[in-house]
Amino acid sequence: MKIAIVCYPTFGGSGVVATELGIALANRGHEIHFITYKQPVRLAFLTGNIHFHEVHVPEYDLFHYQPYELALSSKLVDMVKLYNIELLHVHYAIPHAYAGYMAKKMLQEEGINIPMVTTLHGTDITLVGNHPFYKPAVTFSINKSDVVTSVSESLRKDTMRLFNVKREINVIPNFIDSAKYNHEFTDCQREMMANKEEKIITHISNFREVKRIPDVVKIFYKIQQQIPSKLVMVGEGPEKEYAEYLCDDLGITDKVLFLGNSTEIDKILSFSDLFLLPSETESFGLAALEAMINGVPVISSNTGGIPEVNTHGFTGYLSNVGDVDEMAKNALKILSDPEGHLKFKENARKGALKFDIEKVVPLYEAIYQKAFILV
Ligand code: GMT
Repeated sequence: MKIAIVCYPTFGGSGVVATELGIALANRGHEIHFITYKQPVRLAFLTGNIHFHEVHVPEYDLFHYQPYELALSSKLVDMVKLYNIELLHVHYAIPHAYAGYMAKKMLQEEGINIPMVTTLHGTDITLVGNHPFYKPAVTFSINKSDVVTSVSESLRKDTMRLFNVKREINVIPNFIDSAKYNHEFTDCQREMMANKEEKIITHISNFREVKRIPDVVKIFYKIQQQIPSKLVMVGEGPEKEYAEYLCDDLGITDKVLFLGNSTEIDKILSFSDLFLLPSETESFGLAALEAMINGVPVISSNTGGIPEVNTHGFTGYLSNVGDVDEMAKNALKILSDPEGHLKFKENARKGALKFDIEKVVPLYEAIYQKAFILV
């Protein structure tokens, strides 16, 4: 199949999922065309059946806002015609589903009928898409997609509750390529972050308010009072500066490493003893899954789709949003019992294997077949 994948090319979860899916589909013999404004960060190199087409938005003084969706829909039309692309798979409703639908209509005018699959990722529904300024356009784009998928059952329910959706929503969970996780890293790389006797606690996100970054710091504050440890914070975003001040106020600056965005998260996770994800809302929690496949137990909130990934008392522990005391207590329970910790690590990996790429990618292929029939 010749498939166009439209996504955000950044470190965000939806872009990562879209990129990994494209690579997996290419490995299974499909021809993949990534169409976005920058080469996706997880797309290290382009092979024979992976193409990247950059969307350019020319600057023009008259425009206060440059019209990206216009440029994207035009690019989609051109690339579909040039490469005989057969299907559009757009990740994140805003504005990708909207632009995809416009491209579909323009192509229809030229006698080309192409199906569009839209994958909802979370914030496009629960935070941004739900805003009254966007809601009519998001509802329209979902209803005009040939097939809609969501990354968790929780997100499916949220979409049905928040929007007047007339389409069936198919749940296809996010995934992980377990074959990539059999690596061993040397101890000296771990020692760059912490001493042998210190535990490494990790958090990875885009540092937005929804991630409850101050809770991450407060949980760690309580952990390090009991157990020698370091906090490794990976990512960039608006809450980072406040987190740095908070660490200073709490007197733990020397125990917290802010690493910024990284393309080496697997290396960092392979040294980690515990992962913190106390988010306000999370449609899935891909970062938790990436931690789990690296054998890192997860202390998280019990919001949104997280309970579909992290199993309480097995792969980690879940608590109510904001319950920093309980999260710290659970973290200490795991870290202070070496045998129990090992069991949690083993379970984390076992739990992640449920989401192996080999099980999930065929579900997308089946959805594509369904889209062809529906169009
Ligand atoms: O986590 C973010 O804020 C980024 C966002 C995105 O769209 O890139 O992530 C969402 O999609 C991920 C991939 O499907 C999910 O794992 C995240 O849970 C989801 N984030 C939220 O719902 C807040």
